[in-house]
Amino acid sequence: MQAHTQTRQTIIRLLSSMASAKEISQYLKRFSQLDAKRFAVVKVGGAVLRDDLEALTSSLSFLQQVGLTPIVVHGAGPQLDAELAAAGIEKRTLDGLRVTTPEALAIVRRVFQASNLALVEALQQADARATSITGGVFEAEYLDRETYGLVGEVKAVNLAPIEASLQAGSIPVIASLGETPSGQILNVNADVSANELVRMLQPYKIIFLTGTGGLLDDAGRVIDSINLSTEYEHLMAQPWLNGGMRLKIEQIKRLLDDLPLASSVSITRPADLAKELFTHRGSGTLVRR
Ligand code: X2W
Repeated sequence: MQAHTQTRQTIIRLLSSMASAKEISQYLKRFSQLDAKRFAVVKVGGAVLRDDLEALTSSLSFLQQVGLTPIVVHGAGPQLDAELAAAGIEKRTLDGLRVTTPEALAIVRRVFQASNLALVEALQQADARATSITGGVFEAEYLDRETYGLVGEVKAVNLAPIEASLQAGSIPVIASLGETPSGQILNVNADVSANELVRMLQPYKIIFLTGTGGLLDDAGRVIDSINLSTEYEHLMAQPWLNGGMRLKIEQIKRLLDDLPLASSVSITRPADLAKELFTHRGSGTLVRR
């Protein structure tokens, strides 16, 4: 009952923010003609799971109700910060990546499992079908064991669990854990794993859901669009750009360099996901090459 109310509210919010039913149906038609695995990869930051779960689940279940199943990859950064601090493990990051000791890895695995399950259960409660995938997707190697510890770089992506989930009409919800060929689990930054999945699938839509709802300028306003070919150097030289965002933009640039010219990446908030997908105007920050 509550789930239906939520979905109805999402639809109302969605419709009221849109130009016309014609516009929505054009997008719906275009998306429904795509191969299911080419529709959308949605990266969900840990902060969104913590602070905006209701909007996230209603937006994702709305997509499923209109016959579109996104592929979800999630992080758990703030949850890891909290649990590691509670265990007395000091936080150390280098270039936006968490230096991960064996002691920390045990917590990383547990927190990723718990965050994954929380999202899957919230989706199921909102009447959406969702499949928990916490392993078997990202084949990884040590990025640089001496420097970062048990941190992985993705070497290959195994699509089988994702395809099985999509075939069942269920949203694959994938945790950002990697595994070496010899079975060692590694901590992988969730932007990195989402990007590797995108390289492999080349989906029509690439969406990063963040708490901020986009890339913010120095006054804290969401930047509408970024054209990397003309603005990249200027943007990266800005002192107000924080480490996480800097890493994200560098990675988006590298990603877009590997994708067809017309590809773009959207950074938005969960409540605006449908607006981003189904309106010309979109929402949040659109990053183009
Ligand atoms: C990340 C994985 C979680 C993550 C970490 O330990 O924080 C590395 O840095 P967000 O919420 O998407 O930032 N891994 C190696 O990326 O979560």
